[in-house]
Amino acid sequence: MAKRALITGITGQDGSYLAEHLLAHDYDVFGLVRRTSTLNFERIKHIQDQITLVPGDMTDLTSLIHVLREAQPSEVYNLAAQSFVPTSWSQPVLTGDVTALGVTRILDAIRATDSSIRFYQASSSEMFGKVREVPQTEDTPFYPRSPYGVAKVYGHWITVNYRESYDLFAVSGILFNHESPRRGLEFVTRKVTHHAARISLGLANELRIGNLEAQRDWGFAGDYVRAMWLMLQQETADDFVVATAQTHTVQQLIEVAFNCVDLDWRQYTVQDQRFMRPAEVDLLIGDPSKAKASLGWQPSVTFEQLIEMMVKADYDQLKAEHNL
Ligand code: NDP
Ligand code: GDR
Repeated sequence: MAKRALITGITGQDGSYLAEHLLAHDYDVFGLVRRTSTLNFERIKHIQDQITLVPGDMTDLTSLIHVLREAQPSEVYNLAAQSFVPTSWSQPVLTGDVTALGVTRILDAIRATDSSIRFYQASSSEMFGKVREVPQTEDTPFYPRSPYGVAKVYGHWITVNYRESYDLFAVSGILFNHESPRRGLEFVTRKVTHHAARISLGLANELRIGNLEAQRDWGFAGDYVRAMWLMLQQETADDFVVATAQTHTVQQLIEVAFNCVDLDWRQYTVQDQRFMRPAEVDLLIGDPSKAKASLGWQPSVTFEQLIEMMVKADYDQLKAEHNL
C-alpha cells in the first residue's frame, strides 16, 4: 500500500517541492490549506490533480485533529509558519501563535489520533541568530534575534520534548536558507533576481535593498526537501543541520545576479533604511557533516547555479508576461 503523508504549508516554496518529491516516491500526498478569499495554489497547480487538499489552520487544534483523522498519514511534515522575519516584528503574537504554538497543536493532535505517525519539524538556522560558534552544528547554542527566531526555538524544543516525553518519532531539521524560482518575492534572493531580470528588460530602474553585509548559507530548496524526507526514513529520530557549508554576502548575491544579465550592480542598487532590521543575524554558515554521514545527503546545486537558475526563471517569466 502507498505511504500517506500530510504536509502543512503545502502552498509554500518547500511544500511544493516536498509534494513533488513524495509523489515521485509513490506517496499519497495530503496538504493542509487555510481558507483564503482568493486561491493561492500557484506553486502546486501543476500537481493539484495528484494531491488531496484538506482545510485547516495551524491556529485551530480542532481542524488539525479532523485533518489527521481524514488523511490518516504515516508521516507529517510541519512546514506551515509565518516565515518572513521582518513580519515577525510587526506581528509578533501571530508569529508566536502559528510558528511556535502551532507546533504544539499538531504534535498534540498526533498524540490524540495516532502516536505512530512520524513527524518532521521545519526548524531554522535563524535559531542561531547571534552565532555562538562558526560554523554552526547541531550542538551550537541558540541565540535568536527576531520574534520569528524565538518562535522557531520554541517549535524546536517542543519537538524534542514530545519525542522524549511521549516517545514520538519526532525530528527537527535545522535548515539554513534555501531558495528557488518559487521563493516568495519578499525574500532577498528572489527580490534581487526578480529585480535584475526586470531592470534588464527595461521594466524597472533600481533595486532598493537593506543590509549588504549580512552573510547567509544559501542552498537550493529542491535539495533540502530531500533531506526532510530522509530524516523520516531513519531507524531512530534525530535532529540534523542541513546547509551547504558556504556563505556569501548580500552584496555578492547582487553581483552574481546582475552579472547573469550583464549589468553592473553598482549602477542600479540603492541602500534603503526601510529594509534594515531592528536586530540582524550577521553571519550564518552551517556544518552539514552529520547529515552527510548519517543521511548520505549533500547539496547538488552551487550558489552560482542557484542564482543563475532564479534569474533565468524570472527573466523568462517576465518576458512571457509582458510579451517582450
Ligand atoms: P513559505 O513562507 O513559502 O510557506 C509557508 C507556508 O505556511 C504557506 O503554505 C502558508 O500558507 C502556510 N501557513 C502560514 N500560516 C498558516 C496557518 N496559520 N495555518 C496553515 N498554514 C499556514 O515558507 P517556506 O516554504 O520557505 O518554508 C517552509 C518552512 O520551513 C517554514 O516553517 C519556514 O519557517 C521554515 N524554514 C524555511 C527556510 C527557508 O530558507 N525557506 C529555512 C529554514 C526553515 P499560505 O500559502 O496560505 O500563506
Ligand atoms: P532570512 O531571509 O531573514 O535569512 O530568513 P531573507 O531573505 O529575508 O534575508 C536574508 C538577509 O538579507 C538581508 N537583506 C534583505 N532581506 C530582505 N528580505 N529584503 C531586503 O531588501 C534585504 N536587504 C538585505 C536581511 O537583512 C538578511 O540578513 C529566511 C526565511 O526563509 C526564514 O523563514 C528561514 O527560517 C531563514 O531564511 C533560514
